[in-house]
Amino acid sequence: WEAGGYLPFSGAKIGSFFQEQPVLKNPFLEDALLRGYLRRHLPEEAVSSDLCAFGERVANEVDGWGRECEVTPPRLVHFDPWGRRVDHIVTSQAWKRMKDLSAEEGLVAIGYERSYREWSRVFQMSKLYIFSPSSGLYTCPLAMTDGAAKVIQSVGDSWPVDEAYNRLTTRQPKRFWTSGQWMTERQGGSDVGHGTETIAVSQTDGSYKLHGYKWFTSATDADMTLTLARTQDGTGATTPGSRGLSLFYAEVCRGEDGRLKGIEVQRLKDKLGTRQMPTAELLLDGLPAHKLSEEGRGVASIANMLTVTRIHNSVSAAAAMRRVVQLARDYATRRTAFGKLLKDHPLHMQTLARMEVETRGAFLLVMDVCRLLGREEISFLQKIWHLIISTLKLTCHFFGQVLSIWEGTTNVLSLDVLRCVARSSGTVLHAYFSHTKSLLSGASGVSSLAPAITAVDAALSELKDFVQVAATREPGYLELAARDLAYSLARIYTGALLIDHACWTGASPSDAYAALRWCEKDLCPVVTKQRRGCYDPNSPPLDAALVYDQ
Ligand code: UCC
Ligand code: FAD
Repeated sequence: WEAGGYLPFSGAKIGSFFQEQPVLKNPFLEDALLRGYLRRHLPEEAVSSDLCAFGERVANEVDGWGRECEVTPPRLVHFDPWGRRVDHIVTSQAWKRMKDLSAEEGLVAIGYERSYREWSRVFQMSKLYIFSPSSGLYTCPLAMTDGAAKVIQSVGDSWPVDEAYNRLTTRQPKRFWTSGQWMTERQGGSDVGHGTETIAVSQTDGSYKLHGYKWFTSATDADMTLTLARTQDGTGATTPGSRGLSLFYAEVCRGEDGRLKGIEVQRLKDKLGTRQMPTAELLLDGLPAHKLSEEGRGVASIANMLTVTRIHNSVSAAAAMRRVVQLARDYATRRTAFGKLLKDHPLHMQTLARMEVETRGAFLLVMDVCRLLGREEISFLQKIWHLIISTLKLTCHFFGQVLSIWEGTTNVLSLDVLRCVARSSGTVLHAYFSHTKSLLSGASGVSSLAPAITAVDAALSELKDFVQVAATREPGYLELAARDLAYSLARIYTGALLIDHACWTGASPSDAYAALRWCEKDLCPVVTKQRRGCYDPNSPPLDAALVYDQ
């Protein structure tokens, strides 16, 4: 009992200290690198004022909707009160608002309006980058919507997909459609060629009906989807493997009886993450569909969708990194420990600076790929396109969340990188080496960057040597090295991008510092591991013995 009867922790009193929370400020104005990058490459007043206004809206309005999406996850209503099967996926108001906002702000449309020519994709992705961490994962349906528009554009936007294309790329909320991407079935998501059991039964009018079971379908409140299935021949037989798969377009709509046409929503996935978004298991029971690809060209035809969604994935990962740093640096000005603010503890600043370097590297890599996507005529860069997309997505995942699983797992993308190199008989690597080297050329006279340039140069030479040696080794050697190879390609390329950005006339001292810090790390882990014998023939049995040690 204290003198005067004051008891700080009695009854309703819970103490007098309340920590100030970190404040989300306009994410565009808070991002020096994003603004610098745009000043350099897309210095249009209309772009920066649009992004600034959108950033304000994200901080003050949209972020709250994102939280509402998280606390009001979707639910599935199978039956109406009178026992009729309806399969309604009920989503929150905030989730619906995200759809209208996405149309109004042109989050897909900008990429197709092409008002800023080859830089249109950079503008679009900058907007998504600002939006993503506050979007309640609405960036997922947008990624698939963008991917579907790209596929339709590539196969020709004539009937029956012309209307769909217009709706996917419109700015009118009432007309805007989102798309699903139904590729995964029970037997596996990576090996689509062997995992797909869905069959397509041809109809007399040239259309099809699909019968199968789709095991993962995200943002299932979509208006349409692209999906894979096997067509039957006259005897009802299908071709196994990838070569039996074709690409189909289907609308998700209801019949007069109120039921989904040809679809039963079996259940919503009970997930650890991504709970804001409906992800369902679907029974396709005669879903009306149209074939979009040539017979057996399903995987190759949906590859455009994979490319676009993998880029969106990477934008979201880099955006999450940026948001974490923004909030952490704000918090460091509000939280006191051991008698001073966190920002005054050098070790804490070092930790945040390291996160900043990682974030900057991820941002430049992502934006470079968006720049390439935006180029109508990619010319020689075409050769490194496929390679860079896969390395990008596998590098830019965020703290091991779903971003590293869906749209291709890290190992699957590593193998994709190998296949891409093998298919091109090495020309893709040649293009990679010369393009990376050209990024360094503008920096040759900048002495402050010399250690970084030397490090990237040395890593490039080591990588070249590795590739030559690996080509002569037994089969399986490269497979074991695939993951480290992909990381090496990405780290070296990112180092070159950071150096290139640090040499721009408007660059800041922090840009140079970030480049130096990035290049201090092991840029070529594949060579480091090779020297340690990690890919030798004795490794797989030793790895297996270690994993199954009892
Ligand atoms: O997960 C999903 C949605 C999640 C929600 C959306 C999130 C979006 C981000 C949001 C941000 C928050 S949908 C499911 C995604 N599933 C996958 O990604 C599957 C992963 N598996 C693979 O990628 C495999 O490597 C397969 C399926 C592509 C392997 O199949 P195949 O048949 O063995 O493939 P091949 O033989 O390597 O390639 C067949 C053809 C070739 O063309 P041709 O015949 O002309 O030589 C390849 O060049 O497809 C072409 N191809 C590609 N083209 C294959 N992969 C690619 C590629 N990446 N780019 C270009
Ligand atoms: P598997 O393919 O069984 O792989 C299992 C493990 O083995 C992985 O670690 C993988 O890296 C590894 N592996 C596989 N093959 C190899 C190999 N050759 N060498 C080395 N390692 C290998 N799919 C859709 O089609 N549409 C969607 O909308 C969708 N939404 C999703 C939402 C969520 C939340 C999640 C988690 C998944 C979603 N998916 C969707 C499925 C997703 O695309 C798959 O989970 C993914 O492709 C991996 O497939 P899998 O889970 O069957 O794993």
